[in-house]
Order: sequence, then structure tokens, then C-alpha cells
Amino acid sequence: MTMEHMRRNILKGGLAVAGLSAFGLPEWTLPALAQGDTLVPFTDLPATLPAPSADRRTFDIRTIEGPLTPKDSFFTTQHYGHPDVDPAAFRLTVTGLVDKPLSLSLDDLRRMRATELVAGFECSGNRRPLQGLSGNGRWTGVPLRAVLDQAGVKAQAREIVFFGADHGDEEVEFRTQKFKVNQQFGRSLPRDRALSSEPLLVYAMNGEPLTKHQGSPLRLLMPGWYGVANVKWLSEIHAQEDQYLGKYQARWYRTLKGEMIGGEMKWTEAAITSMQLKSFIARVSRNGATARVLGVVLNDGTAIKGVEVKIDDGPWQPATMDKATSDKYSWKLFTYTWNNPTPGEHTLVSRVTDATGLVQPTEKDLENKKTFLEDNSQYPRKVMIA
Ligand SMILES: Nc1nc2c(c(=O)[nH]1)N[C@H]1C(S)=C(S)[C@@H](COP(=O)(O)O)O[C@H]1N2
Ligand SMILES: [Mo]
Repeated sequence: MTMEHMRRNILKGGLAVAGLSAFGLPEWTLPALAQGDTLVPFTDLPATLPAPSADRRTFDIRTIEGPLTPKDSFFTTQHYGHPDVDPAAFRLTVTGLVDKPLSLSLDDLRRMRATELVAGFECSGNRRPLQGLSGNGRWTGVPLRAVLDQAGVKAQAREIVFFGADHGDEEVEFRTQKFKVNQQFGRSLPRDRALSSEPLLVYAMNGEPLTKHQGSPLRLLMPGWYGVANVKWLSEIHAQEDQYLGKYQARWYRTLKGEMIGGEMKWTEAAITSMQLKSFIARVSRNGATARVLGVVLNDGTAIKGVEVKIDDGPWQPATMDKATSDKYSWKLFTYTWNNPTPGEHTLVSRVTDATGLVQPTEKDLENKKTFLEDNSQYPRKVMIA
């Protein structure tokens, strides 16, 4: 389908998402480097990042040029490489505890009422100093619920499993035994989440069909959740009563942390679900005596109260939120003007507070989080003023 077709389909279907103009996002007010601006080097990150490998690409956050991340710089990562899926032969099947199993072509999906949503996400492994496993896109697709309603999810189904077309060899350990199996990438959502209005089955980003990296021709998008929920090369949706305990659901994507419960340290392992409240500084540029700090906020969609920036041992100062990235699930960009920076190395850190009063934790606050996923700690970034 051409972009023009897609555009017409969207206009025909009307936009199901409130507050989003069809193709006019609010004007981008934070251009890339303006004339006369120079980049202030980060001393905790090399000037250029290592070249991407065939199936992994980190996004150099210093190159953010607008609210949306271009398709060819959007970060990408996966566990089993990229499967080849022929869009013409593609079928999405819906199986298991449903009244009417389905087999849908891409055209079947495209003929359904389209929805657009701006959403950013990061990999749950995104962390300092790169912070390069995050991006923001304008996604087009159909609500998952529309497909599930068409199939009719039976009352006893508690869990909806999403399988990608990608396979890999795995060794499954059971006590003293090890079994070699070849399995598909799979992730699940609890019934209520899957049937909520939020998840989308998307076939385009920023107005263009998904690239192979992004899961062409179809992926799940769970707004406000870490990247692992967004199953790429989606091929089958399976409704079942039991919990799904696949490797990337039950084992690899877990956070081990200690919490004081009833006056005692309790060690818990929790699944990776919605994004933890986070901000980080992405770029510092300078024009004469004025430096400008640009940063990113990611979270689960809860409204943001504000971001503050601290320079060296100075006080926390309010940053300015960018109006072009105010959609609920968009990443949120912020700027801070730093006047008269003095030559030498400086430490810059940001912290975000959401509307419920939750404040982004410090590294110290997270000391009882043992596994490295979900690192949303405040990150003191080092920069060098010439
Ligand atoms: N089928 C499939 N989908 C997948 C994965 C995968 O290995 N296979 N990796 C997940 C992880 S861990 C992340 S962070 C995102 C990355 O999405 P992107 O490559 O579009 O940035 O895809 C998710 N979807
Ligand atoms: Mo990830």
C-alpha cells in the first residue's frame, strides 16, 4: 500500500486518538544544532559510537533532531536475528481459546479502521553512559482489541500470547537436566491488558511501512511498556488459560530487587512491564556564552509535573518541557539554558517528577536492585567546556 493510500485510510477511518492532528504534529521548537552552535563533548562517551552490527543499532542521542526518531536511526535489537517475512504471503493467526480462529492478511488489517499514536519506548536494558536504546515514533495500526473481538476471546482465557516469526535454539534447564529446543520468540499480556484500548497492531512508523528491523510487516505496540513487549514480526496471537512462561517472558526479562516489607528485607523477582520514570541528558550545545541542554523523559504515560537540571553542586533548576512532545505516550523532550559555563569539566544531571509526585530515583535509591534491567536512575553526565 502506498503512503497516499494509507493516509486516505486513516482519514476515512478518522483518527481514534484524541488530540492528534492527522499529519501536523505541533511545530518542532528544538532544532538540531543551529548556526553557530557547537556540540559540547561528553567526556563519558566517545565522540563517535561503534558502527552498528548487522542486527543491533544504538541511537546516538546527541543526534536527536526532532520529536520523532527517523526509521534508519531508531535503535534496534532482538534475540534471534531478523526473519524474512513476505508481506504478500503474510498471515496473522489468532488461535487457542477463541470462538472463531482467524487468519488475517495484511490487507485485511489495513482495511480495518486505522489508529495513529505517538509513542516512545526504550529497551529495559537501556542505561548509562549510552542511553542509546530509546526512540520515539508515530505508529499506525489497528487496536489489538478489534482483532481479539473479531475472534471472540473465550471467558476462560486468562493470558494472550504473542509469537514472532523469529526462531532460535534454546537450552531449557530443568533441575539437573538440560533440553535443546527450537522456539519462537514469545511474550504475553494478561487478558485485561490485551483487551484494553491501549495495545496496537502496527504496520507503519512515521508514515512508512515498518522496516525489516522494526518487525515488518506487523508488530505489537504496548504503549508505556518497555520495548520487549513490542513483539516484532508478529505471526500468531494465542489465547490460553495458563500463564505463558517462555524464556523472554519468565526468565530473561526479570528484575531482582530487595524491598523492606513488614520490617524485613524481601527479595522479589518481578516481570518487566511498564516503563519506570526516567530522564537523561542527551545533548549539550553552545553558542558563545550560552549553553543549551537537551534531554529526554520516558515513562508509562503518567503526566509529567516537571524536570529539573543540576550543574555541579548548584541548586536544582527547572527545565522547559517541549510542547511538540506532550502526547501521553510520546517521549518528552526538555531544554535548559546554561548561562556562562566556565571552562573545564562539569557534571550535569536531570531528574523528573510525575504528576503523582513520584521522583526519578538516584543510583543510591536503586542499590537493592541487583539485575541491570530497568535502570531509571538519575545519571550525572560529564561534559567538557572548552
Ligand atoms: N519477535 C521479536 N520481537 C521483539 C524482540 C525479539 O527478539 N523478537 N526483541 C524485543 C526487545 S528486547 C526490544 S527492546 C524491542 C526493540 O524494538 P526495535 O528493534 O524496533 O527498537 O523489540 C522487542 N521485540
Ligand atoms: Mo529490549
